[in-house]
Amino acid sequence: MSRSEDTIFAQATPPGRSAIAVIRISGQQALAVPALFGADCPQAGSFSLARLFDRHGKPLDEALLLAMKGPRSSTGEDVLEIHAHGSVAVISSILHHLSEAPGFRVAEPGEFTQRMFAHDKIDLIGAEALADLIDAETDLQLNQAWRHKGGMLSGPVSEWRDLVITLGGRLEALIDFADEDLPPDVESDLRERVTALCTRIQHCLDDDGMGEAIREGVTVSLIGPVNAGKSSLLNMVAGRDAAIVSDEAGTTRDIVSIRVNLDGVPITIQDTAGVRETPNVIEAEGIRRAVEAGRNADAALLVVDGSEPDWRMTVNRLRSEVTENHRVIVNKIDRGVVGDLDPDMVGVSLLTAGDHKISGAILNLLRDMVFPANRDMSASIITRARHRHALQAALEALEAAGRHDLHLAPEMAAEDLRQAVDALGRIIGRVDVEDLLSSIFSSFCIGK
Ligand SMILES: Nc1nc2c(ncn2[C@@H]2O[C@H](COP(=O)(O)OP(=O)(O)OP(=O)(O)O)[C@@H](O)[C@H]2O)c(=O)[nH]1
Ligand SMILES: [Mg+2]
Repeated sequence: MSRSEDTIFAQATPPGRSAIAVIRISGQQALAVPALFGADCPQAGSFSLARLFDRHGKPLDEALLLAMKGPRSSTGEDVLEIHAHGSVAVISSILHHLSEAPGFRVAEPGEFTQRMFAHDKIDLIGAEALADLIDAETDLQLNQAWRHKGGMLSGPVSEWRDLVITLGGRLEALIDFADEDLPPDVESDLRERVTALCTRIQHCLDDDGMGEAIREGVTVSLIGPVNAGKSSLLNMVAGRDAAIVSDEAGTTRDIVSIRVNLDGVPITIQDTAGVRETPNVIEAEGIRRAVEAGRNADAALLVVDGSEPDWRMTVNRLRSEVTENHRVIVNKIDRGVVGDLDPDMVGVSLLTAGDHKISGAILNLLRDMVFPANRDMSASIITRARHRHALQAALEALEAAGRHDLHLAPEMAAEDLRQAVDALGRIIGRVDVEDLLSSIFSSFCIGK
């Protein structure tokens, strides 16, 4: 029996003790499951309360059973849900019993969703949106996941793909008439439509990566010399003692991270080891990691002690080592600053100023660095690098198609359009050429 014919099961709720736990079962034998526990199966589309018994006939639980008959079910197959009491003993007994039944096996990660996709219940973007919905930590992530599920990207991409299929079909049909002249309006119409589509796709690509930032979150590193106050800053923003603060230089060794919700975007702030020359192997490794973090982060805050005479030299040295998207925080201004600050530097005293005021100023600074000015946070339709690469590939193929002379090389343009269809299809998980073929054939004259 092939793996896709197995009946799969898994606990849908988190492991451990809980009021209720849900076990989902999907596949050919799903509706035979109640019988395995000495219970009747409810009618498709309804719930029933059932007593479950173990294989020795001893009572196991009183549970709600929900039956769904495929294809009108969540996965498109027969589905049974057992809403049992969330007792570790009950759940492990049910799972064990199922695992011993022939033709049943534990579902692999994402396999229920994979079956939804296989049975056309969702497209690839729908599957991704479902994962985003479950992973959402902030309102903005949740909104984005729902907009995705509602077709925010798959809607336009399907529409564009259909359009390119139609255009490609017309062009391919005309290849057969190569010996005759291509009517001029066909050429200009094709060109105009391709150019208009390129503009729309380019507009979506020019989104400053906001959709990805909302989905994945953003990483900000605190980088600076020892004792500058990096850990003090982290604790202030976290509102708790997340990292150890001391007047001993070289206190922080490993990277300490906190998560904050900045206007709906999850931000990971990393405190790092203070940068200095050191003979200590462990500290040196910490510094290497700090610099690497500062280079790879989406943004960095360079924290220095303004009362140190060489703070500006330190800033200049560190600037070249971290991401270009960085700002300078000059700390310890209560001790007096050596020299003047540049207009874009922020002077603070983490020790003496009110926590609330500084946290607010730091978060404002991060807002500036992370969110491009006037960017509508819900305008981006791209949420993954995968979408971006495929849209970029589609755009390049369409631009290439537009560059061909349709009189001299219609085949080349048609091939580029095919590539664009493929790239757009990759986004929504449709890569077949059937659509292209049917469009081509439907545009043939009867009898040809
Ligand atoms: N006077 C003064 N002292 C401060 C200020 N901010 C932090 N400190 C003190 O400076 C010392 C070092 O602070 P940390 O936050 O541990 O510095 P760090 O940059 O994390 O240091 P390392 O982990 O060693 O790299 C501590 O004793 C803090 O209390 C400030 O604004 N003014
Ligand atoms: Mg520290």
